[in-house]
Amino acid sequence: MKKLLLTGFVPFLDFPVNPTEEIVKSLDGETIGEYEIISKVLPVDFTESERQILEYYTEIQPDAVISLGLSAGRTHITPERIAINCKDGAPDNNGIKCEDEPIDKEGPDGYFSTLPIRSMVNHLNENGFPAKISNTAGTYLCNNVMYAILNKNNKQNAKTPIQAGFIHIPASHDLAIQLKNSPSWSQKDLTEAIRLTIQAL
Ligand code: PCA
Repeated sequence: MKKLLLTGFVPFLDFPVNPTEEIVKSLDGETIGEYEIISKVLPVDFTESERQILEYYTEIQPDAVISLGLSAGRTHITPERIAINCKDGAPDNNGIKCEDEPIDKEGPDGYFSTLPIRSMVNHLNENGFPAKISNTAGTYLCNNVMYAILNKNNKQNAKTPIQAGFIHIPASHDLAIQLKNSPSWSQKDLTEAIRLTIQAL
């Protein structure tokens, strides 16, 4: 059985819930296709989230890594195409604010996702779930963890990269009730969409 490291995040900024936390907790231990799911919830702290995901990666030695993040305002499930070597944006949950900083001073400008993002999108659409590729994961923590995993894998094992990347998801209905002005999906559909995404690996 292959191992899939699936990560989500705790709530952050003005979002009192993070639907990625619930998704990963509900899929933990499930077998999807040929993958056993091992879920972890990451803190919204630039340094800690990177440290923890790299530690899980070393400890678990997964065959694939999918990280999930909330992007409230998006309407579709959006696998990210690329992570860039830049940290910027709002303060994290511990008040640390990064501006125009490289994630790795010696690292390349960016990494393409090694997940089959086109097949994932097609599989979701064929099953009635709106999905499209996103060409920017931003410069906040989501981009940071995607870059960190691909960078580590590239340094360790450039010839046979594992499948790794990031998927942003829309708000859940629970969150949208509190935000007042956001498109949203049911938590059940969000979870089912991630199950389908994993099937496409
Ligand atoms: N989304 C943020 C960080 C945590 C999360 O769920 C992002 O898009 O960077």
